[in-house]
Amino acid sequence: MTKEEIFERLSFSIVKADKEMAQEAAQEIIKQKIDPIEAIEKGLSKGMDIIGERFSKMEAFLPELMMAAQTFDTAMEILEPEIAAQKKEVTTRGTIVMGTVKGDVHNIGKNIVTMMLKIGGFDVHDLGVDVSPLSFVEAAQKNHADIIALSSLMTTTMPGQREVIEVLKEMGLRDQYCVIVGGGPVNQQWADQIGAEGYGETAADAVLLARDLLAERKK
Ligand code: B12
Repeated sequence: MTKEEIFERLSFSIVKADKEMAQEAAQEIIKQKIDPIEAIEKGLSKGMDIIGERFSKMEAFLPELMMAAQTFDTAMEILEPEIAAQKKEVTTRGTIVMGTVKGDVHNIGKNIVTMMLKIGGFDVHDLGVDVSPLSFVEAAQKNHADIIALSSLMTTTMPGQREVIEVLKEMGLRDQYCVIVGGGPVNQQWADQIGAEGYGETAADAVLLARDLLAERKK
């Protein structure tokens, strides 16, 4: 099987919620020494986009989304150790508090971003999903974080990202933390609008963004 064929199979396994196919394709990625991150982006996430699109057209329903998410996790169980093995950084580049905002339980993207940031040398405190603005701020204080990273997958929960920034301002803490945002409906324009320090489209972007922001801060 060529690389493209395996990516296609990974994508198809998500759409069909076929765990066995997902596992086999993920194992093929490892066997052929293909970049597992590329496999997530061009295979698994592509499948998620397809099922999401069908859901919005009412051609797929909630149980199918849930099964697709479980299939995604099954493949990640095989790919994640391989990605973790690539970790080269030993020193900590900085501390990040990460979570999905209030009212939002989507965690697949957040988990990938968390994993990539850890591999990129950051100390990441993952607060989980449905996290209130105050919980983000309290966790940032408790862990002496440099960055607060906010994931939101729905237009209806995006305001939760702005709320974190507002709470920081109200508590007189805005200068202490960089805030970065991401997730499906989020873009640079939104980040600018709410006054976040950065936006990243992918998990790889999140790592570059965090590195740049902290390098800038140390100057
Ligand atoms: C899987 C899924 C679910 C699963 C989630 C399972 C889980 N464990 O996460 C379940 C079934 C639970 C679910 C539930 C719902 N969902 Co849903 N879901 C999806 C789906 C199909 C895929 C999301 C996903 O995992 N993508 C794959 C990952 C890898 O991509 P990602 O999350 O975007 O993350 C990447 C980047 O965005 C970025 N990133 C993410 N976070 C961050 C953070 C930072 C700081 C940075 C820098 C980058 C970054 O990096 C990641 C990796 O590269 C999307 C459609 C879509 N295409 O997004 C709909 C979607 C998000 N869901 C939607 C809806 C409506 C719902 C429900 C309301 C449905 C319902 N009627 O109940 C509920 C809401 C529950 C809630 N309160 O949160 C809508 C949202 C529409 C909107 N308003 O904007 C979407 C867009 C589907 C659609 N087209 O209509 N869902």
